[in-house]
Amino acid sequence: MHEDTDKVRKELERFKANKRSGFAVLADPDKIAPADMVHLARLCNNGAVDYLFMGGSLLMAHQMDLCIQRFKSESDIPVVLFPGSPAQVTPYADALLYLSLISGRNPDLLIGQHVASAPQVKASGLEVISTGYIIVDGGVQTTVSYMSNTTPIPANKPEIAVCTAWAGELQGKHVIYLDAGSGAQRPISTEMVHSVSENIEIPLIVGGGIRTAEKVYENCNAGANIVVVGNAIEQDPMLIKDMAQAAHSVGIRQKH
Ligand code: 1GP
Repeated sequence: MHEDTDKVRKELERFKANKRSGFAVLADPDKIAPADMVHLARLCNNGAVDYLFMGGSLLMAHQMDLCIQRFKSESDIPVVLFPGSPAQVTPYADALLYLSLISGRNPDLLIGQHVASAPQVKASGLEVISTGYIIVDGGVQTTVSYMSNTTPIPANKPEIAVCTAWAGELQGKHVIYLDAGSGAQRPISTEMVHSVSENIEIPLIVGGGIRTAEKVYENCNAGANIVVVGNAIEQDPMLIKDMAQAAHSVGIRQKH
């Protein structure tokens, strides 16, 4: 049973209130083996990473639980599920991004799968973070847009992203996640990140196609409270420290 039922959410809210940013490493259980998790945990500890996000759009390898256990044997960094499907909900994690794909018009991903998986989520004892999940065009069709059968928001339409984020906030979501999709050619523009961040009171998570510490910094400076990086770190885990440092170095934001 998880004792502190809103620990991660409160921490995300503090990032927002203090105009600060954190860094999350995304591990895809289809691409990482349990044996790699101890090394990853050490790198995350060393870089003072804020969260390990776990999840993927497929899940062919059913080793999620073991991956999380191995990570936790070496690190106290909270593990937050970022599930591609309800099959990825496991009580071994600390919290669950309870995603509703609000940029799409696929009822199954707005409410259908939530109804079907509600008993499992309730029984998991996980901290549930209600998340307005917004997919933005990243210049290439990503797994998430293909698998979700939804059209991403055009990259040059920040006003649509703002209205979508507002709708999520009005519905009572705890956080907004703006995602260009894993392996996006173009990450979300800092203009869009800034517009959304400026217009919502809830924390903003940003990810998709971010490959350098500079890009992490730019996103945080534009108003992202958490930046998530997966692919680039899979290719070069040594990026973790610089990227986390870049996120943590952003203080009071300047006006754009
Ligand atoms: C994908 O936001 C995440 O959903 C991270 O994307 O793997 O491209 O870093 P990358």
